[in-house]
Amino acid sequence: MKTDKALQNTFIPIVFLVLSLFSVNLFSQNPLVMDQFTADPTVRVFDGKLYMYPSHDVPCKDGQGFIGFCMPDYHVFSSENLTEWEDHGVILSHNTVPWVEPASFRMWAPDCVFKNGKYYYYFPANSVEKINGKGRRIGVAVSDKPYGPFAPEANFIEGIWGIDPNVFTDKDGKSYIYWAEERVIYGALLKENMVELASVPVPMKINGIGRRKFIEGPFMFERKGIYYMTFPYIPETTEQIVYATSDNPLGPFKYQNVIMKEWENKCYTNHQSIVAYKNQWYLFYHHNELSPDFDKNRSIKADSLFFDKNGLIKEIIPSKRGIGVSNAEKTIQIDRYSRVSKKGVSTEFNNSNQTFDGWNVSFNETNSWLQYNKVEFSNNKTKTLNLKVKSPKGGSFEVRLNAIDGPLVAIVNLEDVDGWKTTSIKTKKIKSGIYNLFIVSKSKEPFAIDWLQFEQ
Ligand code: FUB
Repeated sequence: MKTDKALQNTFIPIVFLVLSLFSVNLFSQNPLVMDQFTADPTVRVFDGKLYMYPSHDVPCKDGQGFIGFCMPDYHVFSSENLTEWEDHGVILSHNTVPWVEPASFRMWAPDCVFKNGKYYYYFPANSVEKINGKGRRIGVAVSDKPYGPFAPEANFIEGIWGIDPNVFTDKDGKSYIYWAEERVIYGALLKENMVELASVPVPMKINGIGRRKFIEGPFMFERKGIYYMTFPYIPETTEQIVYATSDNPLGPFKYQNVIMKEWENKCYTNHQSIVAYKNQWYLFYHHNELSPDFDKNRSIKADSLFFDKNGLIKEIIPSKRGIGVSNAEKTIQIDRYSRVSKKGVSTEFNNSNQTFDGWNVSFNETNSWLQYNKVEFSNNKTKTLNLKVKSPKGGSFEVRLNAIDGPLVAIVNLEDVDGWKTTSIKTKKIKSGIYNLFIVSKSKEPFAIDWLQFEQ
């Protein structure tokens, strides 16, 4: 491996850096939202921009919610670059929709579509009116803008009982609504007004799915004449995301395969949407990564999705790194890495009582390494690497590009310092471009890194 004496720097704590990083954007790698719990993401592209319509988990207080879900309202988020998500705030709440039971905390998985110049937001909730004790209904709210304000219709959609609405408009302009009720996915045609059914709901026939304990969360999309019905489905213990295909939006469908396997740490639910943006397909889904002891406080994640030459979806292994290109001059949370060496690297929460503070990554073996993909250097002026580190016994590491022994960017020699410190070192010149970053430990003394950031 190459070394470069001129690059060797010692540890210089600098306080002012902390101040200049106060506008740190935590909304980038997985999970995508780091200041609240979000679940059930439906992501749409409107006017060349991504809009994410999730549901919103909050920790329950006594007597609230339903089997651990406490979901009072909906936010909407948007992004142009897949890494920075703007929160447009609350667009609907269980206390502001005329037909919804106030303080019922059951605003579950929503969807939003554009038609005839308006944005139609579909959401399930508990209705005030109950029939034989049943009251799960689906309503619509309408807006001129994808981020609201949304005006809810006075009543829910007649003819629908259930949860998890999804609306799909075909190339011929016909719009269909799908939802789940009692372990069955239903579908129906919508009227042109988008707020009433134009046909009687029918159960979606999915051939070849086999034994199942549960099914919900339909999300339909079309690609090259194939209609893809995607849904979470529980064969035994927790939900896996799967799909079936048809040549007709109302089926019958043929079961195809798993898109994402069930969670290893037993998060009971998962919930998906699939969207193409700037020539790449993405899967948005959720997990309980920020609330590992409780699976009803979930967080949205996303990963790239690929088709094979026959139009079949390739299985996705959930990643920490997620999607998009990270700007080298913004904080890079390397604990959301793409790959690490088999031994010598581990992550932990910065503060296990406040998991929204994120994670840090520890290195405790010489030559243990971490790979963080897709970092963009947009000018040829990078001179400095800022980082937050903890190194009680010193230690050292190298920063390289594209491979463990790729071009050297910096050698960081750490001083013995108790607690977290922000430091700054000189780097080699880095030509503008998009690189995979490698951090390679050069000491057996353990040290931890919270984030990195490059500067001119
Ligand atoms: O978020 C509440 C419910 O959990 C959703 O409606 C389901 O799809 C599942 O994710």
